[in-house]
Amino acid sequence: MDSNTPSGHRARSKPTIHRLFASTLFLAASLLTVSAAQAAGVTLTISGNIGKFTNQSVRNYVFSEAEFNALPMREISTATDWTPKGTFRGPLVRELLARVGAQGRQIKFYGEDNYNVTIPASDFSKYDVILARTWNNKPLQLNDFGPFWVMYPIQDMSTSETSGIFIAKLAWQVTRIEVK
Ligand SMILES: Nc1nc2c(c(=O)[nH]1)N[C@H]1C(S)=C(S)[C@@H](COP(=O)(O)O)O[C@H]1N2
Ligand SMILES: [Mo]
Repeated sequence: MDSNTPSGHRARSKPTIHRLFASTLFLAASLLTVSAAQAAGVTLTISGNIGKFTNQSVRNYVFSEAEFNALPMREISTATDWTPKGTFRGPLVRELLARVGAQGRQIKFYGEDNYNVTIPASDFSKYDVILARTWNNKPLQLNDFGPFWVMYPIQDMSTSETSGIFIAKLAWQVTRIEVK
């Protein structure tokens, strides 16, 4: 049987009806998986010393993408050490904390990359800090500082306020907050 092409490559067998059926099924399954993931959307989980819960059993509050996007939004237009001048949009952190009935004095932000930083709650009354979800109207992607990035109004702050360990507070890839 002539299984080699003149160039020496193996001749490609023709797809059988079974293979077409299998690949169609595979494609359909992948599309379903993708749309299920998109439907689930991006969530933000707040736990710890809070007074309102979406999951009573585990005592946390999970913001769905829809609920998060319905919060009153603020904008911060600033450059950062990592991004040129642009506009971040998201709810005020103090608003988020109020929605879940947060009581604690320390707020711990967890990044998906295992980073975490603890910020005194007083910062959020002193400064209009937002939990940014978009940059120049585009959702922050997980591989690009998203889904949530703690952003201070850097452009309104003095150099002494934004020097030293300050930038460690700008946690990116945040998906979880713990109130302590
Ligand atoms: N998710 C996440 N956010 C983060 C970090 C990080 O590693 N992961 N590093 C923090 C620290 S300690 C600083 S100083 C700044 C800058 O980090 P870089 O020096 O690694 O760019 O981002 C802050 N936000
Ligand atoms: Mo740092």
